[in-house]
Amino acid sequence: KKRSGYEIITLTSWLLQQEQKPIIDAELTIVLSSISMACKQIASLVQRANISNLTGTQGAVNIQGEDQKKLDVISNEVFSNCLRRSGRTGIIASEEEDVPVAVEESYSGNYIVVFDPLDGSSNLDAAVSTGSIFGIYSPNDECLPDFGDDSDDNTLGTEEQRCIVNVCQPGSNLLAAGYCMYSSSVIFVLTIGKGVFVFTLDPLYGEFVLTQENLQIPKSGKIYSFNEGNYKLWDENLKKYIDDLKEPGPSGKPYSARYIGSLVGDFHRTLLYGGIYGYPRDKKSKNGKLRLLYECAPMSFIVEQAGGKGSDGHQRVLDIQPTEIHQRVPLYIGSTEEVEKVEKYLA
Ligand code: P6P
Repeated sequence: KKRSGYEIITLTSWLLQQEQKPIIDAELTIVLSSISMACKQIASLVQRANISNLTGTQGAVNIQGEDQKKLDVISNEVFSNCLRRSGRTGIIASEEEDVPVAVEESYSGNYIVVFDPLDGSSNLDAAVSTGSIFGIYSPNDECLPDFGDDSDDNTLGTEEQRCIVNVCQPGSNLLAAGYCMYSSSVIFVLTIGKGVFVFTLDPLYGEFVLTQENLQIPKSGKIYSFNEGNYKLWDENLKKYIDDLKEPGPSGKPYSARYIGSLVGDFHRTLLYGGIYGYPRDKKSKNGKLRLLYECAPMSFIVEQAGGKGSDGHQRVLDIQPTEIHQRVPLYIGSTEEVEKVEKYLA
């Protein structure tokens, strides 16, 4: 049956198609739909931040020791509430929450959702790109600590312990991952393990519309995205790598530097144009700055699905077993050739 040239595929209809194949089950379809609804609400809040006086700080500091923006707190509540109301989420772990939270309202599916509700929020007041990042796992009860036969021994059986064990899974277990970028347009990028799909929000009727399917990152690219303000704090072999990118070479043209200071914006450009984004460890941050669970792992799942690589400089990010919720890892992510090149310098 020929598709009419005017058939518009919305995220909602795309998710239903994946459920009918079936690639995902009804519960995961509902979780993803509720995440897209949260992102639409956050997009609206972000785009009107100055008008509704929602810029600036909340006057609190989160577990990361970062000043919370008003919109950090609100975006976290929007994300958490949409996931609760989905009834299919069992545990949520957020950059803005100290510990994972068990969701009482879950009644089936019980998916684990990790997310950074508003990454790059320090850019908000200047209306520079920000984004929400998420990853979805199955419940992981089989690796709960053995409670032994002393049933009233509550040292191991605490709800918090159960949640932490459920959330601390390697990125290779991810069922789905994605982000929503709040920029000149609102772009929702998603993988459910069968390629990367890009949806653009049509503000005229508030739906994400499929604009790119099976996105593939270029195998190499002439853009590097690092905060070179930290250059003096980097390892010597990393400095050598960066210096070599600046050599004009036979083409006479060195690499271009592009750095927004917002992971979602820098990553999305890398995904489309190719090249490499890096947040290395340095003398002041021994494990870099970005968090494994809800920043590096979801982005690495996406980039691998697009034919690229995500590394901590020595190993595949998706192979790293998290030991704590907010643990940080160095990140080098983007075109395969570029990531393999930096891994050689760092070996
Ligand atoms: P720096 C934003 O705070 C963030 O977590 C990422 O979105 C961004 O890539 C990075 O930190 C920017 O950090 O140290 O370069 O300002």
